[in-house]
Amino acid sequence: MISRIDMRGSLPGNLRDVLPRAELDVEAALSKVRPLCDDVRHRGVAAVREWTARFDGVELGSTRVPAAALTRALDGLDPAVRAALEESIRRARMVHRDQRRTDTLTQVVPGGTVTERWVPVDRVGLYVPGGRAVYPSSVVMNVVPAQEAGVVSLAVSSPPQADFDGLPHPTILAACALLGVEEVYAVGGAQAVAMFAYGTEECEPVTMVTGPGNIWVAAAKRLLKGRIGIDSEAGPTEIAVLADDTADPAHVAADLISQAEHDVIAAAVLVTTSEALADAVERELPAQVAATKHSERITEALTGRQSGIVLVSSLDDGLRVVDAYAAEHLEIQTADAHAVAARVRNAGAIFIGPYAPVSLGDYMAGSNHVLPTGGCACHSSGLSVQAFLRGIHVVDYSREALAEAAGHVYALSEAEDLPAHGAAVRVRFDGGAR
Ligand code: HSO
Ligand code: ZN
Repeated sequence: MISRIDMRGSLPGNLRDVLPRAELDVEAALSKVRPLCDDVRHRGVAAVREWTARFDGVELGSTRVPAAALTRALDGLDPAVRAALEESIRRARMVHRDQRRTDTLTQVVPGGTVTERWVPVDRVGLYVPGGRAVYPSSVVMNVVPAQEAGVVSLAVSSPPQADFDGLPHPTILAACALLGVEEVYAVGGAQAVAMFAYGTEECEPVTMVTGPGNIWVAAAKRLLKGRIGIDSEAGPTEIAVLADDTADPAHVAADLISQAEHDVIAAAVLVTTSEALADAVERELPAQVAATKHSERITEALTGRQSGIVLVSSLDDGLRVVDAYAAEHLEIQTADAHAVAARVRNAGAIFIGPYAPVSLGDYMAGSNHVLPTGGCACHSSGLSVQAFLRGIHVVDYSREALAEAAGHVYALSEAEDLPAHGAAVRVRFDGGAR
C-alpha cells in the first residue's frame, strides 16, 4: 500500500526533491482570501458575520462567546478528558517555564552597556480549527507558551458549529476555561485571522496570531504577516521514522498510522537500513489500518505520494535523508538511538527509542506539538516561549564611553557617506563644529 524508494547504493544529489512530500499551494489561495480580509478591515463585525453565515452556515449574534458557555462546557467535560488536559497543561507548563529568558546586561566598555530586555508581545490571537479537527490539545500547546512568556491579553477564536448552537466545539471551550482564557470568539477560517489583525467593534486587534488551520487560514496569515506577527503557516502533519533492524515493525507501523490519521495529505515516511523491517512494516500496515476507525483517511495518506518507505544502505545515509527531509516529527528507532539522535540536524522534534512515540508528544510529553512542517525544520523551530518575546536592546553609554567610540563612528559614517551620523556624535563634544 505504501510506496518504496530504494536509495541503497548512492544517494541522489537532489535528495530534497526526490523525497516524498505534499505540496500546499498557499499562494493560489491568496487571491481568494484578499477580498475577504479587505471586507473585514472596512466593515468590521458585519463582514465577519456575513462570511461566517456563508462558510459556516451559522447566523452569529455576538461573535464573542458568552462566559456562561465556557463554564457550561467545563462542567460538561468528561472527567477523564479533564484530568488528561490538566496533566497535559501541567507538563507543558514545566517545559515552557524553563524556556523563559532572563535579561542579559553586557558591559561593552567601561561606562557602556547593552542590555537585552525580553518583552512579551501585548496581545495574541490564537486560532483553533473546528470541523474535522477538534484539538483541545492544540489549545494547550498555543496558550501555555504565550502565558509562560507573560502575554497578558490572549484571545481564542474557533469556528461556530451548527450542532452546538453556533458555538465552537465544547471541548475547545472547556480547554480555554481550564487555561483561564476568557476571551473566546465563534469565528473561523480567514475571517478569524482578519478579525484579529484589524479588530472589529467586538474584538480589539491583536499583535500576533498563532495556531494551525486550513489553507485559507494559512493564506490569511501570509497576507497579514507584517501587520501582525505569526508563528508559522502550519502545513499537513508529517512523521519520519529512522529505523534499523532492531525496531519493532508493529510499533513503527502504529506510529506511521497515528500521524496519517490527521489528514489525507498527512505524510508518513520510514527511512530504514533494513529490508526485513521494511517488509515487516509493509505487512503490518494493512492489518493495523483495517482495524482502526479512520482507515479510509489513513489509507489515502499512506498511499499518497507524500508517504513512503526509503531504503538506505547505512545509518549515515539514513541521517542524510532525514536531514534533507527535515521532518516535523522524527522518531529514532535504532540501536544506540541516543547517539543517532544526537547527530540529527534538521527536525521539528525528535523522539528517541521505543517508548517515545509521536502521539506522546502530541498530548503528554510536555514538549510542544506546534512544529515546523514542509521542510521548514531546516530553518525554524516549534512554538515556544521565545516566539512570543521580543528582545529589545537597551543601550546605555556615558559621555566618556561615547567619546571613546567617537572616532570609529566618524570613520564608518564617512565610509558609508552618511556624515550626519558622525555629526550626531560630534555635536555632543564640540557644539557641532565640523
Ligand atoms: N500531531 C499534530 C498535533 C496533534 N495530534 C493534535 C493530535 N492532536 C501536529 O503536531
Ligand atoms: Zn497528532
